[in-house]
Amino acid sequence: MSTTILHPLDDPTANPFAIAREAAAQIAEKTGVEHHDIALTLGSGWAKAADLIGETTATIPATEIIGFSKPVLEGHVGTLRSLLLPNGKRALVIGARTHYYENHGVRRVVHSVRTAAATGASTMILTNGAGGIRESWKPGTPVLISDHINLTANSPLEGATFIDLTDLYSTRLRDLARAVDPSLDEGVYCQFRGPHYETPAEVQMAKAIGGHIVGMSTALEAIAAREAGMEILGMSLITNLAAGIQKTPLSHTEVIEAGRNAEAVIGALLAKIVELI
Ligand code: 8IG
Repeated sequence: MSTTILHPLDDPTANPFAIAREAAAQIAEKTGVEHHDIALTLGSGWAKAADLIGETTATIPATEIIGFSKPVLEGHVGTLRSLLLPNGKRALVIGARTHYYENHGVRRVVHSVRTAAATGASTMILTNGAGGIRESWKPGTPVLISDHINLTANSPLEGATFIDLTDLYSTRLRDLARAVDPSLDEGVYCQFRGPHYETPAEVQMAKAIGGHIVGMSTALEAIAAREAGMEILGMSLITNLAAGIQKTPLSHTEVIEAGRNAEAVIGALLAKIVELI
């Protein structure tokens, strides 16, 4: 007889919100911080921002918190950090993203966002590395997400949960970001399932339906954040032009390198934005 240890979120009878509350209680205990004000998910290229936003008062391996999964990718840091901001606010930095393409189901994808909400955070900052459809966006360009097109054919919402997604990516927070850097462009983020990059034809489809950015995260997380009542800021670091827009094939190594080169600049930008929230 063998026993399989089920991931708590894979148990269909489990309540994902109860698990998120339990995770938040563990974070409060391990960080000594009862309430976080802001949460940030730092995607590829954005990790440096944490050090510039505030003083790290606690770092926890994400796997010590219920519901979090091991990161599959090198370069994706599997930690949760609690920051004390200069203005006295507390920020929770999530360096452990579960991607939809990992095939662990949407509950696991949005667990970090639900946990962030359960820690008390009312602002959710979602960042990612992504492909750009606009040719003027050179690798290393940060772009505000103005809206999204969810091409996963899935939703983190269960049952007949009808949630309004008008102004999903807060106009107020986008204005605030532009107050820091008026040159920031914005665009519509298309979430593909991945993990393969798009074909050039798929990129043309994304363009035709109104997309400007292609990626493999964020849209599902934003929906869950809205369900939880959070105000959302989404930002993409364009690390490559989307397939067929750039003439050369896409390479994960180049993507990582573009992220690394832009890290200091976008980190400082994000820190200044957070200061204003
Ligand atoms: I970094 O070109 C990064 N992530 N779907 N397409 C998709 N995701 C990405 C891309 C890209 N670049």
